[in-house]
Amino acid sequence: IPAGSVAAVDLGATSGRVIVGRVGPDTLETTTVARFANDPIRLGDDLHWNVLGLYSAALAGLREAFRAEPAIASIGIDSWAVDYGLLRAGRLLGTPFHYRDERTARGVAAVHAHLPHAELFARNGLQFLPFNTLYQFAAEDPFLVNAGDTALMIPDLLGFWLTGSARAELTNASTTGLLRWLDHAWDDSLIERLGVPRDILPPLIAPGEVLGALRPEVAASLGGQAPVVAVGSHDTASAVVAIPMQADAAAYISCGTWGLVGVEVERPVLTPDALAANFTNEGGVDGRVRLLHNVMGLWVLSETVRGWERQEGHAIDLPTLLDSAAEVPASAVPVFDINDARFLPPGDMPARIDAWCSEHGVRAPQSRAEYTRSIVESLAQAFAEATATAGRLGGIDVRTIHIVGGGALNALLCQRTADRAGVPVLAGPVEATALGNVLVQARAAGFLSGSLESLRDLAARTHAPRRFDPQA
Ligand code: LFR
Repeated sequence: IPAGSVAAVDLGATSGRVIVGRVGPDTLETTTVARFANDPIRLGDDLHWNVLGLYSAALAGLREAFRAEPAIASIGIDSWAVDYGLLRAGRLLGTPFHYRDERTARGVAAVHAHLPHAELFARNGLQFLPFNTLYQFAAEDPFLVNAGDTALMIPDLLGFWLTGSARAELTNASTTGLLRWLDHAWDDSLIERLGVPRDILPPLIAPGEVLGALRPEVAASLGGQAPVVAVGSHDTASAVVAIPMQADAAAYISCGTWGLVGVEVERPVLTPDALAANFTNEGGVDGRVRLLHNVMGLWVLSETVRGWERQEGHAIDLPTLLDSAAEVPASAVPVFDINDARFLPPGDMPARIDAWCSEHGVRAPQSRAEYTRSIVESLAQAFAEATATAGRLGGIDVRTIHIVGGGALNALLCQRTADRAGVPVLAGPVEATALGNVLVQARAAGFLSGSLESLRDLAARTHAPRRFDPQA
C-alpha cells in the first residue's frame, strides 16, 4: 500500500488548525500548515461563534495545504459538537450560537416540562448537558426554525460551503439528542414530540464516506481539488480513534477545553446506574460507543488565566504559572466541585471558586499559584472519580488512563491524575483529534486498512506516550 497525504481541518473551542497528514502502513506524520484563534463574539447578551471567520481561516489553511502537498487525497473536518447553523435555500439564517450562551436554560425548561431527562436518556443515551442540540432548538427563535429548511452542525456547515452537499455526519449527529444510535437513524417520533421540523435534519453520512468534491469556484480559489470525506466530525470521536489504548483495559481523558472521561464500549449502556451518574453514550467511528462524562476540563484554568491577563494587560506564561503551582502543597488548597454548573459560562472564575469555598466552609486559595494548584487538584480529582465510574459502568478493569489533547502537556495534571486514581497515566498524543481525523481519511483513501485497533496501533508506534506512575 503506498503512503499518501490528506488534509485535516480541526476546530477547537479556542483555536483551530489545518494539518497535512502523511500516512502509510508504518507512517503517520503531520505538518501544521495553519493555526488560528477561535474567539467567540458577544453581541448584546448573546454569545456566538464567528463561523464566517472560521470558514475563511479554514480556506486559508487549505490553500496552504495544497501548496505544501498538491496531491492531497481528501479533506476532513471536525469541531466541537452540539452547535449548528440554520439555512434557507442554502443561505445562513442568523448567526450560530455558542453552546455556552445562557439561552439554553430556556430550552431545558421547555423540553423537561413534557419530557423528563430519564425518558430522553432511554431514547438517546445522552448525559444531561444544558446545551445538547435538542435544548438549543427549543430555545431558538421559532421564526428562524420554521423559516429554515436545513440545520447543519458546524463541521457539516463548513463541508456544505466547500462542496454544496448538505449531510449530517453520524458521530456529531449523535450529540444532538435526536438520533437513535443503535439503528443509526434520526428518531422521528422524538423529533415530532419536540416540535422540531423533521425536514430540517439532512440525510446522515458515516465517517469514511465521501461528502462531495469541492465546488469548482472553491477548488479554483484553493489551487487544488480533492473530495471532502466525512470523518468522526465530532472532535471527541476523532480523538478517541487516535488513542493508543487497549480499549478493554483502559480509560481515556480527551482533555482540551473539556475533559471527556470514559471508556469505549460496543453498545450503549442505558442502565439506571449510568443515568444516575449522568454518563453519556456518544456515537464513535466504526459504530463504537463512547461511554463518558463531560468534566469541566482546562476551561476553568484557561478562563482564570484570561481574566488575570486582562487585569495585567499582558500574556501570562502558563508553564511558569504551573511551576509555581507545583510548589504549593496539595494539602494547602481546596478541592472544589469543578463540575458545578456555575463554572460553565465565561466570567470571573476565581470569584466563583471563592463563593464555592465560602458556601462549603473551606479556606479559599490566596494567591495565583494557589488558585492554579486548586484548579489542577480539583480537575485531577474529578478525572479520577469519572474514570473509576466509567470502568464500573462499562465493565472495564481500568489498568491505564490515557490523556490526550492539550492536557497531555500539563505534567502536573497528568501526575496528579495518576496519583489520585492510583493508576498509571499515559499522556499523548497532544494532537489526537487531528490524528484521528487524518487516520479515518487515510483508511478511506486506501493508504491504510483494517480495524480501529490497527489505526490505534499505528498511532502507538509513531507517537509514544509519556508515562506518569502514581506516587504515594
Ligand atoms: C469537546 C466537545 C465535547 C462536547 C463539547 C461541546 O471539544 O466536543 O465532546 O460535549 O465540546 O460541543
